[in-house]
Amino acid sequence: GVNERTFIAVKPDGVQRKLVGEIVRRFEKRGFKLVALKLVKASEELLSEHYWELRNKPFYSTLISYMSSGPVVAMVWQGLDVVETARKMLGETNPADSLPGTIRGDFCVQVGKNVIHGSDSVESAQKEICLWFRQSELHRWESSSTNWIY
Ligand code: YYY
Ligand code: MG
Repeated sequence: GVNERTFIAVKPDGVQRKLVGEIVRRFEKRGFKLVALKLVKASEELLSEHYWELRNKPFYSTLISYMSSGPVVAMVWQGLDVVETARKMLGETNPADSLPGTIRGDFCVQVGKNVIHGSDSVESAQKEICLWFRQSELHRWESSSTNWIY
């Protein structure tokens, strides 16, 4: 439904490379509503929960040090089927497989520096939003363009 939410994060390389504005712009222009946004230096504890399912992968420790190497921009976006649509906007996990027009397909080349995170299901979105944000940081507001989008 239109109240679906997803967790999106511009990773440390995306912040360093000044991609925050471009990425926010794409979600705004698509028609999604911004519900939360903050710049965070993620702790290894937070990241180990966030990437719990990948804990036994060979790239895990590299992933955690990369993700904690600088601030990330954590966001929550809301709208119709936003989880699936955001994944399409991101492109594939490996930028080499990502089509031009996607965020990864336009702005990066290597899987270990793929500039952005997006939840992979409604269930993981709910978990990730709870992990990264307090309830009071999630804003309820009426967007004046809603009736032109839906
Ligand atoms: O959800 P997504 O970020 O597209 O991929 P995941 O399979 O959840 O992996 C998380 C993260 O790990 C990925 O964005 C880059 C990194 N990674 C890697 O460095 N090398 C791989 N072979 C696979 C994933
Ligand atoms: Mg994932």
